[in-house]
Amino acid sequence: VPLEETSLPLFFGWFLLPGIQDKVRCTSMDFLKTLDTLEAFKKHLPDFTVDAEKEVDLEQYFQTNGALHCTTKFCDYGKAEGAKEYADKPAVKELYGSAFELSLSALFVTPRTVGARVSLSEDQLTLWPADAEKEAVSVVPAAATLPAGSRAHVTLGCAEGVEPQQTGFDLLEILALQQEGQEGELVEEMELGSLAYYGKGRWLLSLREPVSAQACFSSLYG
Ligand code: 2AM
Repeated sequence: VPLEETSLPLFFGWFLLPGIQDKVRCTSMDFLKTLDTLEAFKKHLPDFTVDAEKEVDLEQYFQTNGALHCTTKFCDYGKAEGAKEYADKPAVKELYGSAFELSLSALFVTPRTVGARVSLSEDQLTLWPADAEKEAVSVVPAAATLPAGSRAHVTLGCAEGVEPQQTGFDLLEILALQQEGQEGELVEEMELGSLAYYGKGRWLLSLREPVSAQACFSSLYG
């Protein structure tokens, strides 16, 4: 009996290949290391800690775990709504095990998560669940009006006690602000790109050169 008929995975997604995982982790660490030394960041420190006198070491603040990936569909072994339908999509079956180049276009940091925005191509969007953004509406109401693929991200770290799925919500919040016409307050031109502040501890670094990340479309049973 094929595995797919016995149970569904925890999630489907693109798994970054080992070499590029190291590169992305390093880029993220460099960014965090620079961010927490910036005067602008220190000015907004109360967003991150109740004790504004204390410094925050962002590299310690966020915990990382597991292989870097971009979740397409969280299936929860079949318990999640639409899991079976997703697994049965022709594109999912056809492209399972195939290699892709993901474009990481921005890094973002909030008091809860740090992540990379993934800008999906037309081909990659065939693997994106139609309701991924709508599922986030209870947390980010404007998510329903954002284009498909807006939620696509790689979680790079979560603060203590924060659920990983928060990273996608944090990204959607920033994109919703942009859609409303808020540009964010341009804070600094960094080597990696331009850094903007969106209030409430939300920072977005738009990468000058998107990072092209090789990834395999697959699933995790966990
Ligand atoms: P992430 O994609 O933001 O990192 C296993 O828990 C993976 O599935 C994690 O990568 C996690 O978040 C994602 N995940 C967990 N619960 C989820 C949910 N309810 N909706 C979407 N993705 C979820």
